[in-house]
Amino acid sequence: MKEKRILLFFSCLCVGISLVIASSQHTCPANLEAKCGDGSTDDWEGEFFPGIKKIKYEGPTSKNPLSYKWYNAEEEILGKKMKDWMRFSVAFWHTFRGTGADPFGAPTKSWPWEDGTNSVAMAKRRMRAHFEFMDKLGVNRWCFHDRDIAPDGKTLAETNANLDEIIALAKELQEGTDIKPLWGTAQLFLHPRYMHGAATSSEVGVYAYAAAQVKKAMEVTNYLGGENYVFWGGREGYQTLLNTDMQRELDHLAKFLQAAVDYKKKIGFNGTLLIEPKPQEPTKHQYDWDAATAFAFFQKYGLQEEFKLNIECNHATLSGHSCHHELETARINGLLGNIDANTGDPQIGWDTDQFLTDIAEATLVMLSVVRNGGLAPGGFNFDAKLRRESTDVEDMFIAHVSGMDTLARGLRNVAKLIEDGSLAELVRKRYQSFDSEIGAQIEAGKADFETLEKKAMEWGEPSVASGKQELAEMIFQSVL
Ligand code: XLS
Ligand code: NI
Ligand code: NI
Repeated sequence: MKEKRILLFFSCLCVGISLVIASSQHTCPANLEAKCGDGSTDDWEGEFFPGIKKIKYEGPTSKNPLSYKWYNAEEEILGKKMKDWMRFSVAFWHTFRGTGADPFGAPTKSWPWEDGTNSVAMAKRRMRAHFEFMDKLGVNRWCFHDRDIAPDGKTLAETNANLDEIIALAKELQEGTDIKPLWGTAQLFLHPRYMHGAATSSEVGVYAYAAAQVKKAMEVTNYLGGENYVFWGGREGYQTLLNTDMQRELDHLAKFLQAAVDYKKKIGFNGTLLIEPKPQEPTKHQYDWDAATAFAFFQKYGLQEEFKLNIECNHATLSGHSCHHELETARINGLLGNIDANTGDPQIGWDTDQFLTDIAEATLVMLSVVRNGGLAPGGFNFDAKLRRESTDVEDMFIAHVSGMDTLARGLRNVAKLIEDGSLAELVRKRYQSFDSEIGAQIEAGKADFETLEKKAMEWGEPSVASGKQELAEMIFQSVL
């Protein structure tokens, strides 16, 4: 007995030691600054995720965290395959560049393949890991910023050359697969040159630099077969109006976006251009505050035919709306182009970018998507990060599986809601007074105030029916 225990003690120690040895070779944090490897090689032996097999649909009774319980890619729901409703995408920046750092704490993630450098070789190795990840997850779209996939060089030309090298590899890895970018974008917020903004910077040199960066990012997105291109104006806003010429900055932004439209046409890029509204963070006020603000901006500057919106759920709540509100605002104006699928925390007031796991919220999101007839050529981009405390490689998979399953469950709930029909009937009844002759006249813009006054006199005090809010909520709850 004693002997056995000693043996066990030693074998544990050995496993412990070998784990320490194995991990000590690759324990550099996944951040941009650290330099604990030499970054000279993109070599990697074997798989990046050796312990993980392709994730399969096992149905709602499965207890396997690495399986889909609700997302069954090939299954048809409401006349479309689930994969075609969803068009899921992995966000390179969160999944492969997320470090777990927060304003108070150092990075927590030490992915085995990271060597702690921001070299081109490291970028290549990381890109390979990303493609294996997508393959095992069963997701065939991805989103990227130019600077997450390739490091800055000393000059713009050198930076572009770095990017070209990584894009060539991504192209090669895409070959023979159906993987392509859902969208690409330029990172116009990290570098100090963008501290006053990019297209709304007070410095003309920065405006030009940003234009050059977007030009290149559009070219590479097009080259990889990207279906959309996103503008998120992280620093397009202000910190104080006292030093800001808002009119001039907005005019500059419009000219910048128009130039992007012109360039898109010039290079034959057929992807949709998307604006991603957000009210603030990092600026105190971002110009694309919410969907309605962005729509007004498009109309003022004649851009409404050229742009759609990428609605992010956490941005919606930061602007004081629900995600459903933002989606509906975009949808009814013909602007719903893509969704950055994430959610905030009800107790935290910033962009926590968590994976969406609330079934009720997912059902409302999917209601808008179904009403929109889908999102194509847009989709769902998981602009969501692992929590700081989730540090196992398998957590990367679990987080995506959980987010995908939640939305899939939302879609199934919407199908139930539609099949049941009572919510639509409740809404129809609520407005049925407008199905009258005078209602039709109003809706056709043919009822003037004199006509309406005559009706009001004739009818006397109008009868007002119940709004049936609790009943609507009860019906909604019944499908969750
Ligand atoms: C940040 C944004 C960003 C965009 C892409 O809050 O969501 O991640 O989606 O630049
Ligand atoms: Ni986003
Ligand atoms: Ni965001």
